[in-house]
Amino acid sequence: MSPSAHDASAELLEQVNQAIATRTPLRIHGGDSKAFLGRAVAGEPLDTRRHRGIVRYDPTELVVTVRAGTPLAELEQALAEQGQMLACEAPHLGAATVGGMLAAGLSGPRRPWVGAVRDFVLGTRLITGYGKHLHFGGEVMKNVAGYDLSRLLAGSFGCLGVITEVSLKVLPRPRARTTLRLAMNAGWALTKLAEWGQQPIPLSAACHDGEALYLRLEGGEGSLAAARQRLGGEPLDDGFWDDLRERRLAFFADPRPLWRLSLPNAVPSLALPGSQLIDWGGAQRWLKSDADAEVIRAIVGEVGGHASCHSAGVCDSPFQPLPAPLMRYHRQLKAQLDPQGIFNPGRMYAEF
Ligand SMILES: Cc1cc2nc3c(=O)[nH]c(=O)nc-3n(C[C@H](O)[C@@H](O)[C@H](O)COP(=O)(O)OP(=O)(O)OC[C@H]3O[C@@H](n4cnc5c(N)ncnc54)[C@H](O)[C@@H]3O)c2cc1C
Repeated sequence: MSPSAHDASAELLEQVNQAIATRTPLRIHGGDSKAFLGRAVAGEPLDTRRHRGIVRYDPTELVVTVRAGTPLAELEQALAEQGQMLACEAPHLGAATVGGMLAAGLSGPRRPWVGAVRDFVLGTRLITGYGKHLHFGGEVMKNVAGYDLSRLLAGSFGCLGVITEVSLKVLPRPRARTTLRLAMNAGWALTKLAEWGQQPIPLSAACHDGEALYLRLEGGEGSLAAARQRLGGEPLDDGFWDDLRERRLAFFADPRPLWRLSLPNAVPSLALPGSQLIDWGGAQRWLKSDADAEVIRAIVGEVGGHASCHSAGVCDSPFQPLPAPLMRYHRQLKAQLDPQGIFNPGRMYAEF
């Protein structure tokens, strides 16, 4: 256990109980690295970072249990020392915490091949709006009791309670890795990716920046050599994927607002105002555009996708507005876990 490990759950529980008693909204934050995402919250800050440290880690079981305020970098370092990793490759965007990683539910370039943050969550502990500190799910991969509530917290943006602890499934790091750059236009890249998706190519990331297709291959030396020979292209430093995940590529420096488009597989290039970068083999596209939210959402909606704005203060509903029946479910769930609406009110939608 790291020397800075500290269990602050009693203090966090007390802060929540006081907020319930006085009906004071709380603004939950870890590293605040995703503060740009969602609507602004007016509330008393609840800082999770004093509640930190790895609680249990048994590399042979491929499971780690960690307090929510632990820096994501600290967890990744501990896993790397054992040759393991968080396969969802969540972005840091600064000083991300493990709780914020789960609450934001953002996943990195490997997502289409291995799964999202939510797919690696085995269990959680949560302080609810009733002032209870509850445990959901477990620490073994076969455990299913309460599993769904833990998964539901992925992308909940702190609106359902304070996540205090997370148990995550981890994976061995790949034996070998290589990155290739293939010059081609976006339309051709999407066609090739759809074709390769049906074949045993050891892809673990695929992105197109407007000029070239970038591929990451991971696995054994033999299968990588065979795939390299077949795909061609020039080798590139693997750091490209960290720069993509952390939004450090030149594309992200464009001063126009950043939009994240989530699309069904195999949607061809979209005619949208602004410039685009394709990730997740086509399922996630980044858009830099001054266009109105309604214009972007209308075009993306036609192909069955949705759009969220990743720049602060650009529109009143940075997350895709929900159809009425879904909004009703969200409100009912919120009412079940946070009846007084003290956790991050309005962060996701104005209605709760
Ligand atoms: C290029 C790129 C692409 C990305 N794409 C994606 C993507 O497609 N999909 C995706 O899911 N992510 C994506 N991300 C980002 C990310 O995954 C979040 O990583 C992160 O982990 C938040 O950590 P934090 O503690 O700094 O968050 P903070 O900003 O502190 O918190 C984020 C939210 O979680 C709440 N919160 C924090 N801690 C708790 C807690 N203990 N209990 C309850 N609520 C809490 C906060 O109130 C806030 O609403 C992307 C990042 C980059 C750079």
